Amino acid sequence: MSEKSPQFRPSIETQKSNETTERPEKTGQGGETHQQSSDGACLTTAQGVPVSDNQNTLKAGPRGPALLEDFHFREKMFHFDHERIPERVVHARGYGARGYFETTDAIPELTSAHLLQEKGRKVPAFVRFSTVAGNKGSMDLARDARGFAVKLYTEEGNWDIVGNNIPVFFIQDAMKFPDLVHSVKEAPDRAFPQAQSAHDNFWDFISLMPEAMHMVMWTMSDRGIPRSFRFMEGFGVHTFRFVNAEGESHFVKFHWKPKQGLQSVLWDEAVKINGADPDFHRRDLWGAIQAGDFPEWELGVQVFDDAFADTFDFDVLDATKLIPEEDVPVRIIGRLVLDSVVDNFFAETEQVAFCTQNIVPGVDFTNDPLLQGRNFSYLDTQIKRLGGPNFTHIPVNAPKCPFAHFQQDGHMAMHNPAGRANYEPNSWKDGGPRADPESGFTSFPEAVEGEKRKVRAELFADHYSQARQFYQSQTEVEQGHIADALIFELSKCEVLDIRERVVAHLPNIDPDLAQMVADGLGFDKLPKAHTPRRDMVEGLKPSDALSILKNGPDNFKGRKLGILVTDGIDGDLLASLRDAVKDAGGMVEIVAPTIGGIKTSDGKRVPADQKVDGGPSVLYDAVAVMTSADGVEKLKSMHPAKGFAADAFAHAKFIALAGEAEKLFHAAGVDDFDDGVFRLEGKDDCADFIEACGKMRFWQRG
Ligand code: HDE
Repeated sequence: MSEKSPQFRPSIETQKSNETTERPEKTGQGGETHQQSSDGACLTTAQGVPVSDNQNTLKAGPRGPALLEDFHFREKMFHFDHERIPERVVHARGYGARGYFETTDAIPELTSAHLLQEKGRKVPAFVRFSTVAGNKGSMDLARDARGFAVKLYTEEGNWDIVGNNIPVFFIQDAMKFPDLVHSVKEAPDRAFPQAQSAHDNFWDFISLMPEAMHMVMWTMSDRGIPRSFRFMEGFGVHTFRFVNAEGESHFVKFHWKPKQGLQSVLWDEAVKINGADPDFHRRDLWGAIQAGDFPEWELGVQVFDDAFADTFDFDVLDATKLIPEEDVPVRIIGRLVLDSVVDNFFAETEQVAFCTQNIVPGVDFTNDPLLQGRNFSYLDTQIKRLGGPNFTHIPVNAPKCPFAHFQQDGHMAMHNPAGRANYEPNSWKDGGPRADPESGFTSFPEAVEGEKRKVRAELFADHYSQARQFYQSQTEVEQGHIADALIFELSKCEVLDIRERVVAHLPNIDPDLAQMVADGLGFDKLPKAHTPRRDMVEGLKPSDALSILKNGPDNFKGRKLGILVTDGIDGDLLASLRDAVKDAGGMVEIVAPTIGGIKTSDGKRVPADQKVDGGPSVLYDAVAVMTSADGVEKLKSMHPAKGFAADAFAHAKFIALAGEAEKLFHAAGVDDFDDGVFRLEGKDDCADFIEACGKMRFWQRG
């Protein structure tokens, strides 16, 4: 046949999408086994039958009823009707990316994990970042902890480190997790508020759970509103075990340290970003990876033994406590690089199933009661969420090393073991796999003994000492933010009693903090402090590692400058500013009165990335405003332009002015410029400005 028969012509949709869709380069780590052909192909049903018309249902005459026999329509609609799966009960909103982990310092003396035996061993990784409380469609800049879940596809199976960006947790025993989550999520009767802790139910629960006060200090700090997933730390939280080839065990805590430095936003920015770009964090990660600016973290371990655990002021099995880096230094042993976005969000990010029980030989659990509870919960929840026990057949969850077992059948079984033997022991020649006591996973043979009782260990009862240590480790600016956050959140509580009960915890943490919050809430006097259940540990030293500002970046790499421009500006100066940002490894967005952009004084057109009301200054790490005399008059008449200037100044950003830009700031009520505001005349000014921007904020502005 020389010609294709008519029904094999591509449909209109296929042709169009082929013209416009850019497909990212595949690295083959995702859903390769289920890839459908799409380039120039004929549209088919899921059964592979070619489709002739994708616009109309089969009808009895042009105005007649639809016919049941239209299998194409029925299949299309049936599949659409079943597109949703249950969202995660917590951490529903998340964003994933692929990459790799590489061992940079081998530690065979500590663990027999194959991956960590030799420097340079490298395995694929998948990471999913998330907020905790909000639903799948909620906004990115909620005040919340962030999930930092890492799946390492090792040669000995999948190793999941399902962590957060905060090293401690609200509760000590898994028994309280459903209560905690119920309290923070929307109230069951009214179904609001969404994705926030600023409401009565949450603070009511917290006020009655003093063990939460340490993590509350963290979530009320700027850790609760990170600038980007790229600029936050990750923590395994619990104490785990490393076990070496000799069977010796050490305790270990896991840390992910961003090479990019730590950075957060201000609460006023968070509120505005949520309106301007609810996808701020996912867009940031997608954009950075697509631009080749791959985010990277170091894997650090704090390793300690029983002797340390026995003398430490707190119980190392208590997930509301951390071990200061000054007490047990963090040893860097590897690097995690995210270098590839997913091919398909649902296939990978939505279907990825992390389980704390996914560990490899050489790693083991401890008796942390939160961790023990998690080991049950994660497997259980995946069965509900992904519809059955075969979720490990989904490519993102499948091991990338050889695997062999006798599990079979169940919903959506993609591959059952071949051959006759599906049990063991058996006497068949090809009888399938056998357990190997040498290489197989062996639990650390910890001796255990005790009475069966619903109890908690004595040392767990100190709830304030480390909360105080955290607060005292912050800079003054950061302490102010914690007070402001508490005042904001408690002001959203309608019940006075709840506000008072929370504030009554604060004198145990810091009397000044308690007074600031009480004043901010308009209390006449400070409520009487709750009596600590256990004597507090005095004299804990502040730890610099706990502050964001003490661990910020010192350059503009990976950051974004927003340049508000008008017609008639100096094109050479704009080019110099762009060059300075590029040299520093940063990015630029042009914001203009119209999306069509502007014309410089020499008549060159500069396209815009954002129209001014779609590109408020909260989206940028620093801003520049470049205007002509006519241009500034136009900007002065635009409320969003004045907001751009006023917010940038109020949020302590570094600001550069060129042309007549001062006038816009005056119109926005900013009259006194400080050393965080730069005047751009030439190339050198641009370089000086971007160098200063490396500090991210001019905090002296207050
Ligand atoms: Fe989770 N948690 N969690 N959690 N968690 C889930 O598992 C749970 C806890 C964390 O991107 C769920 O697959 C219990 C601490 C992350 O897919 C669920 C307890 C830490 C993610 C669950 C905790 C975390 C989850 C919901 C207390 C930091 C998202 C969907 C005993 C160390 C993973 C799912 C992803 C998700 C249970 C406490 C981190 C229900 C019972 C502590 C990053 O299984």
